[in-house]
Amino acid sequence: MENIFYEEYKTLLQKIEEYKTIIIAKHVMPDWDAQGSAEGLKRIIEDNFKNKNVYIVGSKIEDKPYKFKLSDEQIKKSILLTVDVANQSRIDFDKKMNVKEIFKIDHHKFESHDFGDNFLVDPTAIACTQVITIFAMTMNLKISKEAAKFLYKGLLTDSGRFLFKNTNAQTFEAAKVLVSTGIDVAEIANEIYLTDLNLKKWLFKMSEKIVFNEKKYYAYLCVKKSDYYGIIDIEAAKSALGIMSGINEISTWFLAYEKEDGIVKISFRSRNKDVSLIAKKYGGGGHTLAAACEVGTWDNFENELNNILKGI
Ligand SMILES: [Mn+2]
Repeated sequence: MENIFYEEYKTLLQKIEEYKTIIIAKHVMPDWDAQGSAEGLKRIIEDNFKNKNVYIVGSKIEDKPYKFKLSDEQIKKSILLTVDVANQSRIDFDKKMNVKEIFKIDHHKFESHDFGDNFLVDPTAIACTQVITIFAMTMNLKISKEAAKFLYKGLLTDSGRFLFKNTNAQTFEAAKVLVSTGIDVAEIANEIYLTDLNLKKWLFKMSEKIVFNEKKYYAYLCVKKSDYYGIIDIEAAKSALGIMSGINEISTWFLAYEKEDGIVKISFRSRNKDVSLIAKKYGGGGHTLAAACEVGTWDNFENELNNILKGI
């Protein structure tokens, strides 16, 4: 099949062939695209190649981190595949610089790569799992039902259930390949999207703190540590961003939330503005319509708020 990434696909296959030990790293604080990419790719490698030792490193969405034992000697001889990571500092693996080489597989926008020896990066893909699925499909690799389940989770979440703007024909092509393995899409959606009553009640309470400016089409919400600590975990607290989406009069919105270390992180979403520009100003980044950055303390946030509002 014709594909503009055919050379990259071939190189990736060659590299997988070449190495016995393959390490897969995601971005810090993984979402389902990061984790689904790692888990899906691990299974694709194991199901299509013999005698490979594939390790996923770093933290997991479900609290416990991945367990693995790798000696420095093994790490030195291994290839690191990074999935869903744009910048070196975001790679969730402290020995990332000790590997023999790095292959970056991603879908974030980039001006230049600050790490990696080889690349398979398609910024038009809605999810990194889309990049991996189309790669596997094009190269006729077997995708098991288990691999498909993980890959589909990334596709579903990064595309906002196939509603976001960059959802394209290839997204559905990938979905078709994955669904063809027999996965249960309703069950997967329930696994990801059903909310506990405790969290739902908390979100209702938070929704009263949203600042709306319908004349300027924006909304934002500040969540302090004291708002969630002891009630829900930080991952659940981040879902407060979603309560501002889907409002006709609000086309750009953001959640400013205090992480457990006291640093304020801002997650931007928009239907029509390039919010990655404002995120970049504060050392962050991301996609055109979904980006994030950190601004320091609440005092820093207050000082920058006007500039942020002007920028969105
Ligand atoms: Mn992603």
